[in-house]
Amino acid sequence: MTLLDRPRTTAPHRTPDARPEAPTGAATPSSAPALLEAERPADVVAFVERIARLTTPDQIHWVDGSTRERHALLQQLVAAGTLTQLNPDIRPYSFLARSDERDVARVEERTFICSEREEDAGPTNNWMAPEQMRAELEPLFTGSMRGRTLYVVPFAMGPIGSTMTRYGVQLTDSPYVVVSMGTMTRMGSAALAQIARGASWVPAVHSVGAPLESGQQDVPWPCNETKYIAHFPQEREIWSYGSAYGGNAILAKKAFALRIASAMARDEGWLAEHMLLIKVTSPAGKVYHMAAAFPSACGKTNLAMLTPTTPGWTVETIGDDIAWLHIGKDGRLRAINPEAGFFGVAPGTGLSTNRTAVDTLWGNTIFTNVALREDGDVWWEGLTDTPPARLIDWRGEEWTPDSGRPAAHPNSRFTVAAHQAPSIADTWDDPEGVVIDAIIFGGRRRALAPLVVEARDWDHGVFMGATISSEQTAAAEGTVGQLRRDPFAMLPFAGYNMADYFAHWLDFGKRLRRSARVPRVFQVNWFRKNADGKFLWPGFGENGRVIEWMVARLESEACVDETPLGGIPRPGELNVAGLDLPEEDLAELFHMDTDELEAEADDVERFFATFGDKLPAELRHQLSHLRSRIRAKRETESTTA
Ligand code: OXD
Ligand code: MN
Repeated sequence: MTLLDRPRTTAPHRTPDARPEAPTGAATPSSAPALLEAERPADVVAFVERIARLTTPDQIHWVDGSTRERHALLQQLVAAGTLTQLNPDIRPYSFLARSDERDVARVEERTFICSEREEDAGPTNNWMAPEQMRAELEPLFTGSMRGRTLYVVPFAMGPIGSTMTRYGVQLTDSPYVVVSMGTMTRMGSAALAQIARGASWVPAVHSVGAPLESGQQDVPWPCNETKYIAHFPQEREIWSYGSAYGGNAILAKKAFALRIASAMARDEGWLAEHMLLIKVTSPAGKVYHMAAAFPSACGKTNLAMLTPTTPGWTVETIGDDIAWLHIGKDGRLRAINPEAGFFGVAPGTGLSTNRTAVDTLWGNTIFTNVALREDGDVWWEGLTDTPPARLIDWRGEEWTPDSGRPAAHPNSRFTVAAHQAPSIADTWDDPEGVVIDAIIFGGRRRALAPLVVEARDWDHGVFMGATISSEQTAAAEGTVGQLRRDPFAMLPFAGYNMADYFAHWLDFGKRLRRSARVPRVFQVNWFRKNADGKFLWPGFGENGRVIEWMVARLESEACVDETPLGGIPRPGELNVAGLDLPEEDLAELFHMDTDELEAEADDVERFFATFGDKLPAELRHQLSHLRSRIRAKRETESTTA
């Protein structure tokens, strides 16, 4: 056994019936008095001791999650040059971090699923055998925290005490990660107290991989060229090395709440999804909840904070990135947002596009890789229509509008508490979750995918989710603009074989059908362009019109016209009143070219073939139904031609 192996006697993954205390009403505050040393759970203590022996930090700090502690960490980060405090008169208690230029996005190539069998990771994940990964990690982590502090970060994903909530303990040598975890999760003593009472917990180890020799001057953004983001889904364990970028280092988020949680969800019968959550209220005062999956940087935060332009409609935010869905005691599909903050993409978030997000960021925000204004505030592309005359760009260099390069990194981020959003729903942290009426899938497609289309039923909806494709953005390293299949927007986030994940969704639908009303499933595409490359749909607040049509469908007040891809709004039923949208643009938004449809079906077939025999038969049936609908369309076209 090596230091990386978890001793069997202290396995923190207890049986699921070891539940924390029942919730005490609404949201439980995340801060609580620090636990005395003697009250710390023995298995967490053993984990900390084992990792400290391996990584040899100078000190160990048990994070309590208090405001005083956060303040001290922020001051320390300013003194170290990692953070610059922004002008407190303009942006109170807010900070700017500039990362190392080589540490700006998720590193999918270096992200691994280490299941015993390669087929359990599947063709969409990088796989490495657990022993091999441990053998590669051990020398890297040996002494990796020398000269630094090891922070013990207990956290809860979900409201403390909810039966849907899961717990974790991240060990990290990055104070930037600690303050980020403090915003993104319920971090500190309250979570540790639940673990002490018997809640299961996931261990996560993170090191920036930059040990300091005695007397060595630190750099503002320590990291390492070598990077590993390793997940052990069977052991429910995470190891991350070499990066401090949020998506690689805030392990509660993508690593735990999606990759490890998806494996837990498969075993325990729920869904861990890359979905935003919204509460929609109609002019009649009726409330609906929707969960929506979009690939990274396709406007999830914008939809989560949507201000509908049509009178009487409101959209409130519950979550902007991750949703955990389960069948509640009442048999309804219920969801929680397991996070406590937003780690959003700054560029494109502007006064004219998402005023709510801009208002959310009034203060108490950590910005990473945006530009600095002369007055000590921040700026990024899209914040205002006209850029300031002079800026310091994300690399720390002088910038003017003529510089010919972006001032903010395209994947620059803000980290802010969810409750700071003026649009936050009062039920956002309800321990019971909210009842889901509709599920939305979306992607960024220049052509073919219509503005909105409704699935025929759950299984067709699973086919829609399984075939999401999108033009790649800057959230991960890779070629921007290239089309890639991103099933359920989970391509980089499923912690097990994607084909088994499809099967889990199909199976979940069967359980839903037995117990409750099955939510409707829709697919949207805000990004369709005309032949001149101009967006056909205004997007942003106008997307509320599409939500309005979905609600009309839920209420059986609108009809669909069947197409090969599903049901589209009957002419005249999508509310476009007052919109400057020429008839031909509206038609183009729903136009499906038969050749393009065929090419799409061929592409889906090639994609499905990558899963071999594991692909559920139902998805093959769905594809052949699609092909027959395309054939029928072609026949109608040839008889009417
Ligand atoms: C994110 C992502 O950061 O999806 O949310 O990459
Ligand atoms: Mn995301």
